[in-house]
Amino acid sequence: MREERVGQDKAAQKRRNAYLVMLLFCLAGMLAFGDRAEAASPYAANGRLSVSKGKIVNSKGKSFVIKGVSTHGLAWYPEYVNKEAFKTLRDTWGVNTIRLAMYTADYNGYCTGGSQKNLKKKIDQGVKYATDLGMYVIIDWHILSDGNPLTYKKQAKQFFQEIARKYSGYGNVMYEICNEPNGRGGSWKNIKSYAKDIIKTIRSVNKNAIIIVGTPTWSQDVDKAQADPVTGYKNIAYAFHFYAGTHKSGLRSKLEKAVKKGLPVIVTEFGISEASGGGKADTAEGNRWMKLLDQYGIGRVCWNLSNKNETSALLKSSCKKKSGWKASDLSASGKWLVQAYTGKPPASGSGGTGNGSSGSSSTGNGQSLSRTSAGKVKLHASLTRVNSWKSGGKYYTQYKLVLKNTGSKTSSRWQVSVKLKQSFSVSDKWCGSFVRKEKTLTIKPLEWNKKIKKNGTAELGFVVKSAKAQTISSILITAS
Ligand code: IDC
Repeated sequence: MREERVGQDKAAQKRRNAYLVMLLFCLAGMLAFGDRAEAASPYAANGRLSVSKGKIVNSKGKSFVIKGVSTHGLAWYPEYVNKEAFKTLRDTWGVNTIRLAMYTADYNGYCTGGSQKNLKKKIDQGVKYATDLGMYVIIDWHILSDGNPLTYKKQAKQFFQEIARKYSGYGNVMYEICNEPNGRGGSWKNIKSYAKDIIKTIRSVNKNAIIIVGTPTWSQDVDKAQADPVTGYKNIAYAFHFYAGTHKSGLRSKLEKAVKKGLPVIVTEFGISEASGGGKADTAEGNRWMKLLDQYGIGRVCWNLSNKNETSALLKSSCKKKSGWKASDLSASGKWLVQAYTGKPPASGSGGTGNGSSGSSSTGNGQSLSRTSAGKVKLHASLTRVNSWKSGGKYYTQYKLVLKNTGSKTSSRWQVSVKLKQSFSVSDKWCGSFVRKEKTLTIKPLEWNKKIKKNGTAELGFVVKSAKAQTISSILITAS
């Protein structure tokens, strides 16, 4: 008992320390950067982009080349949407555009059970950081396993109406309305019918923003779009994607033909990995692609900003930093990209703005997932990462679990199970019983918070300890 008490005090002390360190970081940051004059940001220098004669141009009508990095799925790697990360990309990787990839049907997708509220919050954060830093930002409706864009057209319309209205005054925001149509349903006929509807929706609230339309076969068939483009609207561009490990000269000539015929194209996704996202990093083929894109001034956005253990991830899987990366933090893809975008290899010194990987540091809080119980009793569970810190080489992640009875029936018993990505042990807990089995934590109430009445809530919390930075894989709730 005493030992447990001491343990809790220690954990509380660690939390206090983590807050203090964060505060110091903020103060140091203000002192260090407060009086430094910034070079003109991409947006300050170029203003609103538009499409003119098959090209992307700046507000003065001069050709503008998008050099971007795409997030991985926003629900998957939300922690890289932070201002310091974007600043590192802008200041040390030569990046002027961030693509916010929101899966619609994969991995807690927007249309398949992911928290729409939290995903939109992530987008809001991403747009805010990019805007503060004078960067362009592409909001990507990332269809993939749902190959036919019409499948979730209703949701897409609602989404784009809300988002495009919210950002109608922003000159730096672009909309990519269907990442990669594929399969039989991903035909140009279906895409075009979808695009007409979504473009109309966006244009009803937002007159000028660039809208990017995906093309068949995972956004490779720009020839189909070129032969039969969407008409009646300005500032429409088409998506073209390639992965240099798989796609070579055959696909390059397809792109070149469409561009020569005047089709405005943006490469909103590419990698030097194979199309699977893994395999070999083909730098030589990557260079050939860059040469072609440079020749025609075609914009490009590289997939993906994460440390996932896959070739296309730009960070090494051992890299835990969420910003301020130096050369040794980058994967082969990452190193190649910095060279391709800046003409120089990545600096080996620290980027200067990152939170280091040792000592206590805050590592991207705010990941959140929620679910409502199926059945007559409607209990909504929302799990949020509220704090994280590193101590003694281990990662500590603190979560808050809030239950709310959103139905009309009282819940007399409930159970939540949380699956985490990394192996863990529970280092602290409050207001519930917590049993871990492998990577799953089963959470049950105590006597006093077993019953939750209509509109009633319960709040619980816990801290897990793991060898790697932790993320939530899934959450499940049952209630009766
Ligand atoms: C990949 C991710 C990988 C994830 C997979 C399935 O890199 O971690 O498991 O999606 O969701 C695309 C897609 C993009 C793919 C990427 C690599 O737009 O979502 O990401 N890719 O396979 N088109 C071609 C390649």
